[in-house]
Amino acid sequence: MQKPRKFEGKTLVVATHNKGKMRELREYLAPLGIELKSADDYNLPEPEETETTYIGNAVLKAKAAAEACGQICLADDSGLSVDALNGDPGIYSARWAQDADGNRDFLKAMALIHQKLAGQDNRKAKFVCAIALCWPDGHVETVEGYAHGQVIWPPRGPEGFGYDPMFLPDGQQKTFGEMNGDEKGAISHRRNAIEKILDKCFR
Ligand code: ITT
Repeated sequence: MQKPRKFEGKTLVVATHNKGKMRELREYLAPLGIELKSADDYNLPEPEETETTYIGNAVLKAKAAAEACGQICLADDSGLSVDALNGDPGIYSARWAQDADGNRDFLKAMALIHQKLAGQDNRKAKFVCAIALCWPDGHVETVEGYAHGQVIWPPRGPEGFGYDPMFLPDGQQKTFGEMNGDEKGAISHRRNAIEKILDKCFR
Protein backbone atom coordinates (compact mmCIF):
# COMPACT_ATOMS: atom_id res chain seq x y z
CA MET A 1 0.00 0.00 0.00
CA GLN A 2 1.22 3.48 -0.88
CA LYS A 3 1.98 5.88 1.95
CA PRO A 4 -0.62 8.65 2.32
CA ARG A 5 0.42 12.00 0.87
CA LYS A 6 1.23 14.67 3.45
CA PHE A 7 -0.20 18.18 3.31
CA GLU A 8 2.68 20.61 2.94
CA GLY A 9 0.82 23.72 1.82
CA LYS A 10 0.15 26.95 3.65
CA THR A 11 -3.50 27.30 2.66
CA LEU A 12 -6.34 24.80 2.90
CA VAL A 13 -9.70 25.39 1.22
CA VAL A 14 -12.65 23.98 3.15
CA ALA A 15 -15.05 23.28 0.31
CA THR A 16 -18.44 23.24 2.02
CA HIS A 17 -21.46 25.50 1.54
CA ASN A 18 -22.98 24.38 4.85
CA LYS A 19 -22.43 26.99 7.58
CA GLY A 20 -22.85 24.51 10.46
CA LYS A 21 -20.20 22.20 9.02
CA MET A 22 -17.91 25.15 8.26
CA ARG A 23 -18.09 26.38 11.86
CA GLU A 24 -17.16 22.95 13.21
CA LEU A 25 -14.43 22.28 10.65
CA ARG A 26 -12.82 25.68 11.35
CA GLU A 27 -12.80 24.90 15.05
CA TYR A 28 -11.32 21.41 14.62
CA LEU A 29 -8.67 22.58 12.13
CA ALA A 30 -7.65 25.72 14.06
CA PRO A 31 -4.79 23.99 15.96
CA LEU A 32 -3.01 23.38 12.63
CA GLY A 33 -2.25 27.09 12.44
CA ILE A 34 -2.64 27.20 8.65
CA GLU A 35 -4.71 29.64 6.63
CA LEU A 36 -8.22 28.30 6.07
CA LYS A 37 -10.21 29.53 3.09
CA SER A 38 -13.89 28.85 2.50
CA ALA A 39 -16.03 27.94 -0.51
CA ASP A 40 -17.23 31.57 -0.54
CA ASP A 41 -13.67 32.90 -0.85
CA TYR A 42 -13.38 31.14 -4.22
CA ASN A 43 -17.01 31.14 -5.29
CA LEU A 44 -16.79 27.36 -5.54
CA PRO A 45 -19.38 25.38 -7.53
CA GLU A 46 -21.88 23.06 -5.82
CA PRO A 47 -21.61 19.90 -7.92
CA GLU A 48 -24.51 17.48 -8.06
CA GLU A 49 -23.89 14.64 -5.59
CA THR A 50 -24.27 11.70 -7.96
CA GLU A 51 -22.30 9.03 -6.08
CA THR A 52 -23.83 6.27 -3.94
CA THR A 53 -21.51 6.46 -0.90
CA TYR A 54 -20.41 9.15 1.55
CA ILE A 55 -16.79 8.71 0.43
CA GLY A 56 -17.78 8.89 -3.23
CA ASN A 57 -19.60 12.19 -2.75
CA ALA A 58 -16.83 13.66 -0.58
CA VAL A 59 -14.29 12.85 -3.33
CA LEU A 60 -16.56 14.32 -6.00
CA LYS A 61 -16.88 17.60 -4.06
CA ALA A 62 -13.19 17.85 -3.14
CA LYS A 63 -12.11 17.18 -6.74
CA ALA A 64 -14.52 19.71 -8.21
CA ALA A 65 -13.26 22.32 -5.74
CA ALA A 66 -9.55 21.61 -6.36
CA GLU A 67 -10.12 21.82 -10.11
CA ALA A 68 -11.96 25.10 -9.74
CA CYS A 69 -9.49 26.92 -7.48
CA GLY A 70 -6.15 25.13 -7.96
CA GLN A 71 -5.64 24.74 -4.19
CA ILE A 72 -5.66 21.74 -1.85
CA CYS A 73 -9.32 21.27 -0.90
CA LEU A 74 -11.08 19.42 1.90
CA ALA A 75 -14.70 18.32 1.44
CA ASP A 76 -17.14 16.70 3.87
CA ASP A 77 -20.03 14.43 2.98
CA SER A 78 -22.07 13.43 5.96
CA GLY A 79 -25.47 12.33 7.14
CA LEU A 80 -27.58 10.39 9.57
CA SER A 81 -28.00 6.65 8.92
CA VAL A 82 -30.88 5.01 10.81
CA ASP A 83 -30.57 1.23 11.23
CA ALA A 84 -34.29 0.38 11.00
CA LEU A 85 -34.57 2.48 7.82
CA ASN A 86 -31.79 0.52 6.10
CA GLY A 87 -29.40 3.43 6.54
CA ASP A 88 -31.75 6.19 5.35
CA PRO A 89 -31.69 9.16 5.07
CA GLY A 90 -27.90 8.53 4.83
CA ILE A 91 -26.32 10.24 1.82
CA TYR A 92 -29.74 11.78 1.14
CA SER A 93 -29.86 13.57 4.53
CA ALA A 94 -29.75 17.06 2.99
CA ARG A 95 -32.19 16.07 0.24
CA TRP A 96 -34.79 14.75 2.74
CA ALA A 97 -34.96 18.27 4.15
CA GLN A 98 -35.20 20.05 0.80
CA ASP A 99 -38.36 21.37 -0.86
CA ALA A 100 -38.89 21.97 -4.59
CA ASP A 101 -37.30 25.45 -4.28
CA GLY A 102 -34.18 24.08 -2.61
CA ASN A 103 -35.04 25.42 0.86
CA ARG A 104 -34.21 23.11 3.77
CA ASP A 105 -36.54 22.32 6.66
CA PHE A 106 -34.93 19.94 9.14
CA LEU A 107 -37.92 19.81 11.47
CA LYS A 108 -39.83 18.34 8.54
CA ALA A 109 -37.00 15.90 7.78
CA MET A 110 -36.79 14.81 11.44
CA ALA A 111 -40.58 14.33 11.52
CA LEU A 112 -40.31 12.17 8.42
CA ILE A 113 -37.80 9.89 10.15
CA HIS A 114 -40.07 9.70 13.21
CA GLN A 115 -43.06 8.88 11.01
CA LYS A 116 -41.23 6.14 9.09
CA LEU A 117 -40.12 4.58 12.40
CA ALA A 118 -43.70 4.22 13.67
CA GLY A 119 -44.11 0.78 15.26
CA GLN A 120 -40.36 0.17 15.32
CA ASP A 121 -38.55 -0.39 18.62
CA ASN A 122 -35.08 -0.20 17.12
CA ARG A 123 -33.97 3.46 17.25
CA LYS A 124 -30.28 2.86 16.63
CA ALA A 125 -28.59 5.36 14.32
CA LYS A 126 -25.21 6.76 13.46
CA PHE A 127 -23.90 10.01 12.10
CA VAL A 128 -21.29 9.42 9.40
CA CYS A 129 -18.76 11.94 8.10
CA ALA A 130 -16.56 11.22 5.09
CA ILE A 131 -13.71 13.62 4.43
CA ALA A 132 -11.77 13.86 1.20
CA LEU A 133 -8.60 15.89 0.76
CA CYS A 134 -7.80 16.60 -2.88
CA TRP A 135 -4.68 18.12 -4.42
CA PRO A 136 -4.78 20.15 -7.66
CA ASP A 137 -3.12 17.23 -9.52
CA GLY A 138 -6.12 15.05 -8.64
CA HIS A 139 -4.52 13.01 -5.82
CA VAL A 140 -7.08 12.23 -3.08
CA GLU A 141 -6.90 10.93 0.48
CA THR A 142 -10.07 9.89 2.32
CA VAL A 143 -11.28 8.91 5.81
CA GLU A 144 -14.64 8.21 7.47
CA GLY A 145 -15.71 9.07 11.03
CA TYR A 146 -18.70 7.98 13.12
CA ALA A 147 -20.86 8.89 16.11
CA HIS A 148 -23.13 6.10 17.34
CA GLY A 149 -26.41 6.63 19.17
CA GLN A 150 -30.15 6.68 18.68
CA VAL A 151 -32.83 8.92 17.27
CA ILE A 152 -35.36 10.32 19.74
CA TRP A 153 -38.69 12.12 19.52
CA PRO A 154 -39.47 14.93 20.12
CA PRO A 155 -36.24 16.67 19.07
CA ARG A 156 -34.41 18.53 21.86
CA GLY A 157 -32.16 21.60 21.89
CA PRO A 158 -31.41 24.73 19.86
CA GLU A 159 -27.68 24.12 19.28
CA GLY A 160 -25.88 22.66 16.30
CA PHE A 161 -27.62 22.23 12.96
CA GLY A 162 -29.47 19.74 10.76
CA TYR A 163 -30.56 16.58 12.60
CA ASP A 164 -28.68 17.40 15.84
CA PRO A 165 -31.79 17.84 18.07
CA MET A 166 -32.95 14.31 17.22
CA PHE A 167 -29.66 12.51 17.90
CA LEU A 168 -28.80 11.15 21.35
CA PRO A 169 -25.23 9.82 21.33
CA ASP A 170 -24.51 6.57 23.22
CA GLY A 171 -23.72 7.16 26.90
CA GLN A 172 -24.97 10.79 26.88
CA GLN A 173 -27.93 12.55 28.51
CA LYS A 174 -27.97 15.44 26.05
CA THR A 175 -28.74 15.37 22.35
CA PHE A 176 -26.26 17.02 19.96
CA GLY A 177 -28.85 19.83 19.83
CA GLU A 178 -28.42 20.41 23.58
CA MET A 179 -24.61 20.34 23.53
CA ASN A 180 -22.33 23.30 23.06
CA GLY A 181 -19.63 23.18 20.39
CA ASP A 182 -17.00 21.73 22.72
CA GLU A 183 -19.30 19.00 24.01
CA LYS A 184 -20.36 17.93 20.52
CA GLY A 185 -16.80 18.36 19.28
CA ALA A 186 -15.48 15.85 21.83
CA ILE A 187 -17.54 13.00 20.36
CA SER A 188 -18.84 13.99 16.93
CA HIS A 189 -18.50 12.04 13.68
CA ARG A 190 -16.89 15.12 12.13
CA ARG A 191 -14.27 15.37 14.89
CA ASN A 192 -13.61 11.64 14.55
CA ALA A 193 -13.07 12.03 10.78
CA ILE A 194 -10.91 15.15 11.21
CA GLU A 195 -8.66 13.39 13.73
CA LYS A 196 -8.22 10.55 11.20
CA ILE A 197 -7.30 12.87 8.32
CA LEU A 198 -4.95 14.83 10.61
CA ASP A 199 -3.16 11.60 11.54
CA LYS A 200 -3.01 10.50 7.92
CA CYS A 201 -1.98 13.71 6.16
CA PHE A 202 -1.01 16.46 8.62
CA ARG A 203 0.94 14.86 11.49
P1 ITT B 1 -21.89 20.66 1.38
O1 ITT B 1 -22.19 19.52 0.44
O2 ITT B 1 -21.72 21.97 0.70
O3 ITT B 1 -20.77 20.36 2.33
P2 ITT B 1 -24.48 19.92 2.48
O4 ITT B 1 -25.30 20.46 3.61
O5 ITT B 1 -25.18 19.77 1.14
O6 ITT B 1 -23.19 20.86 2.33
P3 ITT B 1 -24.19 17.04 2.65
O7 ITT B 1 -24.59 16.77 1.26
O8 ITT B 1 -23.01 16.28 3.21
O9 ITT B 1 -23.84 18.57 2.92
O10 ITT B 1 -25.46 16.80 3.56
C1 ITT B 1 -25.30 16.39 4.86
C2 ITT B 1 -26.55 16.69 5.65
O11 ITT B 1 -26.57 15.79 6.77
C3 ITT B 1 -26.47 18.09 6.22
O12 ITT B 1 -27.13 19.01 5.43
C4 ITT B 1 -27.10 17.90 7.60
O13 ITT B 1 -28.45 18.07 7.50
C5 ITT B 1 -26.84 16.46 7.95
N1 ITT B 1 -25.70 16.46 8.88
C6 ITT B 1 -24.40 16.19 8.60
N2 ITT B 1 -23.63 16.37 9.68
C7 ITT B 1 -24.46 16.76 10.65
C8 ITT B 1 -24.27 17.14 11.99
O14 ITT B 1 -23.07 17.18 12.55
N3 ITT B 1 -25.34 17.47 12.70
C9 ITT B 1 -26.57 17.46 12.16
N4 ITT B 1 -26.83 17.16 10.89
C10 ITT B 1 -25.79 16.81 10.15
